[in-house]
Amino acid sequence: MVYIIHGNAMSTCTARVIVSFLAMGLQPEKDFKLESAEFTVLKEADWMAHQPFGQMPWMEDTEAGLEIFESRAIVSYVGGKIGSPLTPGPENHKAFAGYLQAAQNESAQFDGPASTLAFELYFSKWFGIPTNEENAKKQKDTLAKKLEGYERILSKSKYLGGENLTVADLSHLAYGALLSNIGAAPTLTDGSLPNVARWWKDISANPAWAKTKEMGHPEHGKA
Ligand SMILES: N[C@@H](CCC(=O)N[C@@H](CS)C(=O)NCC(=O)O)C(=O)O
Repeated sequence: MVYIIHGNAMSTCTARVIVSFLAMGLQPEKDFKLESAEFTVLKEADWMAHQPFGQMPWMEDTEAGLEIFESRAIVSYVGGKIGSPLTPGPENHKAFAGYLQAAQNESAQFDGPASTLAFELYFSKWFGIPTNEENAKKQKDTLAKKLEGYERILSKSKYLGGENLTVADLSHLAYGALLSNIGAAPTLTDGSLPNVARWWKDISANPAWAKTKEMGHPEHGKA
């Protein structure tokens, strides 16, 4: 086993790594495995020795004797190591530029409102924390505006980084699916942003996403 992901199948950030590994052609239980950790250990010193912010996931590359945390960094690192076309490298300048831009779109434009909204409307209930309705509305409006920006990008190219799929597209799946399931991101599917709907349908149908759910990532929010 080369790659050991320390995380939890319930976690969206762990799912981001798993869906990308599967899409890059890595085989579960052959190339990588999920070493499941409880959320309760995240603030313990032993865990924070590997993930200093007390979050999941982190990963070991047993072949290289290397540890790395941050889901997107894990995916870029492994994609670069195996030469995956889903993580274009600097030798292919044009594709690399598109990938970097798309990755920044996901982490700097989408993830903030999406993850906060998911917390306010969904995960907060797991912890018995009341939804802050004002913040939920603000984040929902922000996300809707961001998706209008996505429509402008996707009206010019098939995927966020150009004509080819990259892991930056797949990185939207975990939070996007949750929000779609609870009706908090209607423009992903309602056709009012036609290119966003086309893109969302395409990436949601990626077999790696179905396999990620088979491997235990739940359909968060699905009634
Ligand atoms: N930027 C980090 C975010 C990690 C993160 O927020 N992980 C969540 C699970 S999806 C977590 O550990 N939450 C528990 C906490 O923050 O206490 C990454 O992508 O790896």
